[in-house]
Amino acid sequence: MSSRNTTGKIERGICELYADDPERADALVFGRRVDKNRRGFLKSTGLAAMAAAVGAVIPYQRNMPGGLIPAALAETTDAFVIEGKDGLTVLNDRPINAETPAHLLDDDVTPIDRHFIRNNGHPPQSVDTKTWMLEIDGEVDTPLRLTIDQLREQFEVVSLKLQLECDGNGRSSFNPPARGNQWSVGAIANSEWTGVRYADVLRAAGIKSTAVYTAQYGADTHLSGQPDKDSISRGMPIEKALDPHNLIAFEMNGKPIHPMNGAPLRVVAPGWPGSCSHKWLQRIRVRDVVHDGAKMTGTSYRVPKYPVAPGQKVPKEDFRIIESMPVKSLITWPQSGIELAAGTRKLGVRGHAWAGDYSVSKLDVSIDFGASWIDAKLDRAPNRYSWQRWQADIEFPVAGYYEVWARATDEQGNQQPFAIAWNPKGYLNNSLHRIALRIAA
Ligand SMILES: Nc1nc2c(c(=O)[nH]1)N[C@H]1C(S)=C(S)[C@@H](COP(=O)(O)O)O[C@H]1N2
Ligand SMILES: [Mo]
Repeated sequence: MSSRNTTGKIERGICELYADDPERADALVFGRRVDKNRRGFLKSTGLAAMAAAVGAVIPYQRNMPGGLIPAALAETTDAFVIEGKDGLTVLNDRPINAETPAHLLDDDVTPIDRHFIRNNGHPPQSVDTKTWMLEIDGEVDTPLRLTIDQLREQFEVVSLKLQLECDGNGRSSFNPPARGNQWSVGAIANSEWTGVRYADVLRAAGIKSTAVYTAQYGADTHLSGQPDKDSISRGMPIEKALDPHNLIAFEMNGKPIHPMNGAPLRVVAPGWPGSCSHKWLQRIRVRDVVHDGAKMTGTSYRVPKYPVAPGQKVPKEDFRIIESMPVKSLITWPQSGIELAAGTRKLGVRGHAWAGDYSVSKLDVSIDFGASWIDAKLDRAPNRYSWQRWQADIEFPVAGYYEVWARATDEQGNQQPFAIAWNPKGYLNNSLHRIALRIAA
């Protein structure tokens, strides 16, 4: 696997090149600077290099987004190892986006090395925990400037297990496809976060009666490199901001936060789109209007106000901001594709379920493509906003190919659908999780 430079000389492996200098790699491999969203019009040398890298022609290569590592490479190479992460599938390395295969999410508390990464920009290169400042301003009586030590000293420190899911999780199953990171099911995690309550800090600053929405800002930089542009700046309605389960966190599983997950300080706003959980947090500005920062408007993290047909065009004014995430579940054991020994008739299966602002009240499992369902044992959450463990014992009548399907129902009666409720940007896919298994004859 190698890329050719303009003189036709074999230079270096594509993976190595991407790891060292993705910009240059794209320019070299594709013969030009690549548009952020579309590679388009590749030079034939670039095409040949990419085809050689994946071992076959790529009929639809013109649709491949810039900076996208072909899945074939992401799966077969260890050139994209992210320090402190283990077993994640890298979807993109500019910016870094990586998800966790379902069977590696089996723990009740997601280990740091298994927590997915979703970056919109370039993370800060180096951070100093001692001098890091958090500013609270806007519609408050007393603007505050606090170090992390001051946060620890002045506010109650709490630890909570909290689900954090990217709104785009499940996008890869959209048809027609939606642009953006092609997450399968692994942009979800449930780590234990330690920090102070977001609400306590806002209250300490004194929330004015004019307060409507929060606006969050962090230290990552825009992909364009322009210093005046935010990679992302989102927030929450003041009512959600005051929920005592939102944390301004400085520890993850009792350790410093992983650099890619927002060290040294981040928001964790569980149950709502992951994009509300601002990483590398430097400032919360309380606003008297709905925040209109980067990726708050247009079609970003927004869905049509009404159901739409797959592929339907929707006018921008008909989109609403995503709030609570929908009910969902994951089968974390066994791993999809497993082959069980001949004669196997019983198997324990398990996973997690979660439902945004709500709790999960029921989990059903099917092994006959949904014709019949059995009730799984469902645990209560250790704290509100943690995902819930489920477990079921299933029996197979004969040898052969089976699919295990899991379907969660929340306390309001909302149930995971079989099919995707399509929307233009590929958000909120909560269709039921299916795994495949074979019992040898
Ligand atoms: N500063 C900053 N915060 C951010 C993002 C980002 O790109 N920059 N991505 C958001 C999105 S879209 C998600 S889903 C979560 C992902 O958190 P994680 O990378 O720790 O898994 O972080 C959110 N916070
Ligand atoms: Mo996200």
